[in-house]
Amino acid sequence: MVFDKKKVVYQIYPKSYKDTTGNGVGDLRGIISKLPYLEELGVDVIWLNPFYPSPQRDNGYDISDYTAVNPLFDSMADFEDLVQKVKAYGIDIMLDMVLNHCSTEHEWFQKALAGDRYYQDFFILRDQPTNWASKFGGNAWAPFGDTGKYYLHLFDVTQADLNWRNPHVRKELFKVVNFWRDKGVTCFRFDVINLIGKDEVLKDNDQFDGKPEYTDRPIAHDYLKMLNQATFGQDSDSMTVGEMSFTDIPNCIQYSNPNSHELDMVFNFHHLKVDYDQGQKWTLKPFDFAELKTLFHTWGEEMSEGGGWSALFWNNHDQPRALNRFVDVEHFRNEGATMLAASIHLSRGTPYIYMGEEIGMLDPDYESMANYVDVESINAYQALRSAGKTESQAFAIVQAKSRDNSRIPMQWNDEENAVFSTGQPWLQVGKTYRDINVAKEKSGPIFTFYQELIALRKILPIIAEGSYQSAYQDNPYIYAFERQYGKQRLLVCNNFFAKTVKVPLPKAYQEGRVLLSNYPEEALSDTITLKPYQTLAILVD
Ligand code: TEU
Repeated sequence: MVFDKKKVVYQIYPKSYKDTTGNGVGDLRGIISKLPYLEELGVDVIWLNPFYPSPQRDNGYDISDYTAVNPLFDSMADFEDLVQKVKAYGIDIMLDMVLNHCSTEHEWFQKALAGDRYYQDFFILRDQPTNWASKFGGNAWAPFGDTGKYYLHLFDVTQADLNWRNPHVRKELFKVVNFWRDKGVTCFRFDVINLIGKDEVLKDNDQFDGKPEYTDRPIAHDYLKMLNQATFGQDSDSMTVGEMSFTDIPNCIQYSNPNSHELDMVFNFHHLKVDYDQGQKWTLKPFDFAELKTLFHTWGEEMSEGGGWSALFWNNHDQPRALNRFVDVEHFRNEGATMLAASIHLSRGTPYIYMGEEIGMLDPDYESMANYVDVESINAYQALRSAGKTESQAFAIVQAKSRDNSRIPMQWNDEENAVFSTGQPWLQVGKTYRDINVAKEKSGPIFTFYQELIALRKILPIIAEGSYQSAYQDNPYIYAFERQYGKQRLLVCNNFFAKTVKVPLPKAYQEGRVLLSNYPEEALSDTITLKPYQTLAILVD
């Protein structure tokens, strides 16, 4: 059965949502306590980042036990309670499955290290490493004990890539997914799932740090079909999303077209690299709007034509806040936040809201490297210093780009530590919490706009299901698109700049009605005038 396109997903980084024990780390009971808030927002699914046992070297993406709850985040009984409790709110739980790699503290790796041949074949071991780079900096291979061999780790040295070629590995991983299905979970997010297909013979590749050798290999599609069949494909109400690293449109169509029987939808990250200089993350550059538009238009149209489906998002736990990247937040935080929201919620795909986005949260702008916890940020700072950047240059880059930007505690009210925790938060709260917090924003323009967007998707099939065509392609300030569903048409114009822009309005739309805007409504005529960061959606029935 095809999943419900009216649904909106809300992402929770459990570590930073709500702490009920005072240990400074958010927990499952904290999430339970916020279900009424999520119901008020109107979301249908909550995606939880990993809360499984883990040394936390990569904040839980280094899993040492796939089928348990890390005591930091409460217990399995609390998880079972959460699964029960969400039902009353009409919410589903989406779990994060990190099946490309496991922690080197996982018993599989430990047994392999101890010499067990069966478990050695769970990993990618070679006598000769290739020249591939780790995504967290440095070499992607590390010595495997004192065997003289090397193991592959595309991420941190403590995240060993699993050998999906081995049928025993696949069987174990499918058992993991089924363990959580047995607990009543039907929605899954699969971490870097387009990297699971490694060739038998691994080759050097100087292009893009070796990425083409292990990204989107044809065999990854075969593995996804097997995963689907052995696990969630058996549930009529499942919903799945794959995180696709460094991917392309043809592969994403294949991953997400229902005829392929792989996944329901895909995340890609190309639109969040438009402020990378020469494609490099650890640089500073204003965003390239022309590139952003081209990416949205080509992905939007080609996914639409090919029957693929995208997960649409501006923020997640790996990204600095989009508001800080794309908007003049000092002057237009409300307008910018609502415009960004409309530009994806009215587009074709399933929208994802990252916690705090619905109240317009901002980057914390920490003042010292000592505030940063993330392994990628710390490695990057050292690499920038080694490459000759001064302390302040390197710090400015980390401040703008660190993943910790989005991982700061959720801002609930203006009391100490935003009442995220009564203890010392694991990551320092952002400076803005006295002004930007749920208590204050819940009746404000951003939160209420999100409520409206979520509600509109439920009543208008053109939003949930309509096709996508680009509009006003040549305008240098506006990102616009049209949706079509039967005889209905919807035009959505988004002004990405702090200036007023005028464009002609085609005749057909002059007779339409304004469905939504983040400014007071004006009558439609032959010209539309878009104010700074204005979004305007016009519906023709
Ligand atoms: O991220 C995959 C990924 O490619 C990241 O390296 C991303 O591009 C980077 O964080 C942006 O700077 C996933 C998870 O979302 C991330 O949190 C994990 O660290 C990573 O996989 C490894 O599991």
